[in-house]
Amino acid sequence: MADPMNRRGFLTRASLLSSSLLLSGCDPLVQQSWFRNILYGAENVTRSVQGLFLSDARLAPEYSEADISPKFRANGTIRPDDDDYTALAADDFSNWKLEVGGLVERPASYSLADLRGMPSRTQITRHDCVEGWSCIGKWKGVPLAHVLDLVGLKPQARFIVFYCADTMEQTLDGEAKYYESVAIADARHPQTILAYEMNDQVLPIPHGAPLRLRLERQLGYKMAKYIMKIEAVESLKEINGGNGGYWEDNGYEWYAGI
Ligand SMILES: Nc1nc2c(c(=O)[nH]1)N[C@H]1C(S)=C(S)[C@@H](COP(=O)(O)O)O[C@H]1N2
Ligand SMILES: [Mo]
Repeated sequence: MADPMNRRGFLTRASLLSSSLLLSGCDPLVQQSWFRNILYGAENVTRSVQGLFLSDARLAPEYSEADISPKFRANGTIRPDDDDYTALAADDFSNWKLEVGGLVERPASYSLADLRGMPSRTQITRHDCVEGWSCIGKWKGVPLAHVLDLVGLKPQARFIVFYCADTMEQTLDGEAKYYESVAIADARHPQTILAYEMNDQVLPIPHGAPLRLRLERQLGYKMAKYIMKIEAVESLKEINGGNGGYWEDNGYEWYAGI
């Protein structure tokens, strides 16, 4: 699987991508200030410190149908080869359920039909990947805040953790699966949705079927695809490498604000 994205590899990828993406429906990001800051190291400390104390209540820009990228790039895992996932995909995820647990009053599990029956939000937003490309897509899903209200967060809950189906690497202790986490305030942001549709279609496997996170004020790697379980926790320290996400355990910032 992918190597940790160290700065040198990242720079190489960034320059490759900014040239190759000119040919696709997506745009290179080198002209964006947040991207230059990441490339050249400015403000990273400030960002992570801010992420611990503040949330970003601003709305991300939303776009029109005409702005939707003709081809939305799929990145990272594009089809988990885990047996459990393969079996669920074979039945169009009719046996999949989202487990919601941890520091909640009423642990629950929801089928896709359950989630589709809940209030929904549709948004056309720009996805920015740390590797230096962006695409605009349309997403429909249930606001995460709605699900959190259904299960009732306990007062100690500070973070929401997303556990994904895809194995990224085999480790001495077993396997490292993709996972991510956000602060409660970001989980409750109105544009934070658990998406089951993309561009008016059932969410395709390369983009995270059956359910993926959209967290529009942060970079692409925060937006967990192939979600199996979400958990409310007080601390991220005990989970996997302790940094709140697969890429964070490999050196990336936990708060990836744009
Ligand atoms: N489970 C899982 N989620 C993931 C990834 C992944 O490899 N596995 N890649 C992340 C990265 S780096 C990006 S840019 C986006 C890509 O989403 P897309 O495939 O819809 O473009 O998913 C993010 N979420
Ligand atoms: Mo990404």
